[in-house]
Amino acid sequence: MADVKAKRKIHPSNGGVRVMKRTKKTVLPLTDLSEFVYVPRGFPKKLALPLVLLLESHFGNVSRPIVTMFGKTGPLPRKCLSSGTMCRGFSYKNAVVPRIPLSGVLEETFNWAIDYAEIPFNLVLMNQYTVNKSKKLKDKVGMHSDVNSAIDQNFGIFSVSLGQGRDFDVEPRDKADRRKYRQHLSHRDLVLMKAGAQAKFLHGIPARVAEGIRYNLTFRVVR
Ligand SMILES: O=C(O)CCC(=O)C(=O)O
Repeated sequence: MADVKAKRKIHPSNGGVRVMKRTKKTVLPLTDLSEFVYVPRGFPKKLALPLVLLLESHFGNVSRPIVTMFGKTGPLPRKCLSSGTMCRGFSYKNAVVPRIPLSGVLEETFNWAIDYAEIPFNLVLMNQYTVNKSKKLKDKVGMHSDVNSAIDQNFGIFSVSLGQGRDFDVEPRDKADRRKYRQHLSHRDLVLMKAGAQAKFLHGIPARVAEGIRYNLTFRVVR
């Protein structure tokens, strides 16, 4: 339901007070959108713990990429890794995303994702969202859509969440549409963003105060 707040503001033209209406975005369940499929606890239990352990060890060896966004240069608010069957490396905002071998439980997961989503993925990007000392989790992904020219829009993007639960937000690219969709993603939850979803919607992971580390893997087809 739309939450409407009234805000008093001095109107400059007449010095009088007028009441401005500020509308908050209406938050709806992600399951309302046919372009997204949410599967709670869909990731195989037997792969989850070995995969978390593998990711934990690899992320321990990398630092946050330094990127320039909106004119500011600094560390990305999360760590990233890549893997897959594509030959060349993957870059994000001109920072090369470190690549890890597609072997062991990661290879098993990659093949499982191809079979499960029935999409011939050739790249997996992995994110680690950590907790800082004050337990204020600043790590996030701003609202964006994966419309990079390298990403083949004929295929969906499939995501696996592991570890600490976090909200996943979706909103129409059309700013006039004030709807917003939110799904809390827990350990082993899956989201498929179908082909065509990126053209219509933005998605992101807002910053949260949290106790633990979250891992996310997004499987993509790149050209
Ligand atoms: O962490 C997530 O669930 C989403 C990650 C994401 O949007 C991205 O890597 O582009």
